[in-house]
Amino acid sequence: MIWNEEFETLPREALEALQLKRLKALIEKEYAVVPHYRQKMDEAGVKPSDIKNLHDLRKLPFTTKEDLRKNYPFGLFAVSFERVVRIHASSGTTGKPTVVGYTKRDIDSWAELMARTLSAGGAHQGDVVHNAYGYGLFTGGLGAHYGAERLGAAVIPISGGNTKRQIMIMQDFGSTVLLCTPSYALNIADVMKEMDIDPSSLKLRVGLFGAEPWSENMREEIEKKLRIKALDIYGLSEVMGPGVASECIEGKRGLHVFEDHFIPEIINPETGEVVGPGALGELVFTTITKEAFPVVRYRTRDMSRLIPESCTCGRTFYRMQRITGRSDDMLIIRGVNVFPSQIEHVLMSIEGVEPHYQIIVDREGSLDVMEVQVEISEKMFSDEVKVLERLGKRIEREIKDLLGISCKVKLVEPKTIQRSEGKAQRVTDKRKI
Ligand code: DLL
Repeated sequence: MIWNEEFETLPREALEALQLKRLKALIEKEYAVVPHYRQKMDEAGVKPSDIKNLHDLRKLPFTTKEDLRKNYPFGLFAVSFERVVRIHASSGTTGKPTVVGYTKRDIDSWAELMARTLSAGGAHQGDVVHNAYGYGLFTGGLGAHYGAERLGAAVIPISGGNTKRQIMIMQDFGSTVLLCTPSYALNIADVMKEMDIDPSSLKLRVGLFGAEPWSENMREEIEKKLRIKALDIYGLSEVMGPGVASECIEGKRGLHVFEDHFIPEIINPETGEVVGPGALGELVFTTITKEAFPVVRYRTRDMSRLIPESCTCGRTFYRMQRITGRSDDMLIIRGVNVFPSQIEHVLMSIEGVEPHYQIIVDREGSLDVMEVQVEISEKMFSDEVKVLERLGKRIEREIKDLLGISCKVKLVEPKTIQRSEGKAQRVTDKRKI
């Protein structure tokens, strides 16, 4: 079902006219009220009046995570703080998170876009939406929650964790739509098997999965194990949260980008040039309706391509292919965005630890596990075992405090971690996804 026929099926020409109108208003506002944008535009020699058509977007400088970090926490907000009604955050590249804000109208648009997402997956009033995305600073839980309510479905705000209880609630409350990360969906399927529960005895019909990379193979596995349809949904905090793009149940190939709210571009991550139609590159978004935290040409670091051909569902928005990788080193471990630099940050603050480490990520069953191998100094190495054990535990605790996920720390002898002869290869990702 198409939630908002009027906008989701706008003829291309009308859609582009709307985008241009909204883009012009955005750039005028950013230039007038956010010093960072004004400065960057001045440096690039562009004025708001230079934006005469959609192609002119390319004249504008990119926004990066580094820009967000420099303006931490609220420096890029474009409204007075009294108008902000919600704050979310996600991992930054160092110790500080990336902070985003919403006005009442932003929350309203977000609910609309998540209602569209759910509706594209065939959800409707009367459905029981089992929302196992995490509630909290993460945008997944609350973002999806408001959308399910807007749709008129009954939402269970279960959040993540305690899988056995999740399954009991699915059985007892008759959950029909599952929202969680794809790896957690597989985890639920495994626990169901352990509990000897036949998934076809449940009412689950469809799952909307995102927040981490997954593949067609994983889709097949989830569909088979849980006996549901599995769809891909995409978003990021900096642009809004979930509800930036989503697959429809009719097409099931590529995610419709909600282009009346976001303008997508694909660039070559090395040169910053916009690539030709259909080519693979880094996704860049400009938010054209957001009030509190609009972004201009935000570099997502996610690799994808745009699919302009129309879809059988009737929506006119371009689709994006499922994310095929990243143009930086960000990892997503159990749904949490992790930058190796954050781990380095922790290690470097601890005495007795050398700046040589390896991060090994693997999947045990459907759970991500992370091991950090850390080289210790000669001096530390001669210490008692008890001292070393304490050091290992301390690193584990500090990583957990910063990232919110546990890992195993293995201290290794001095000079055993291979030295790099170029770019350091600090991460080994053994997960097959
Ligand atoms: O993960 C928002 C979200 C919540 C999306 C729930 C979908 C469902 P962040 O924590 O800011 O926001 O992480 C954003 O996650 O840049 C991608 O690298 C990755 N990501 C999100 N969705 C997908 C997906 C939320 N469907 C980062 N496929 C993004 C692959 C995804 N990667």
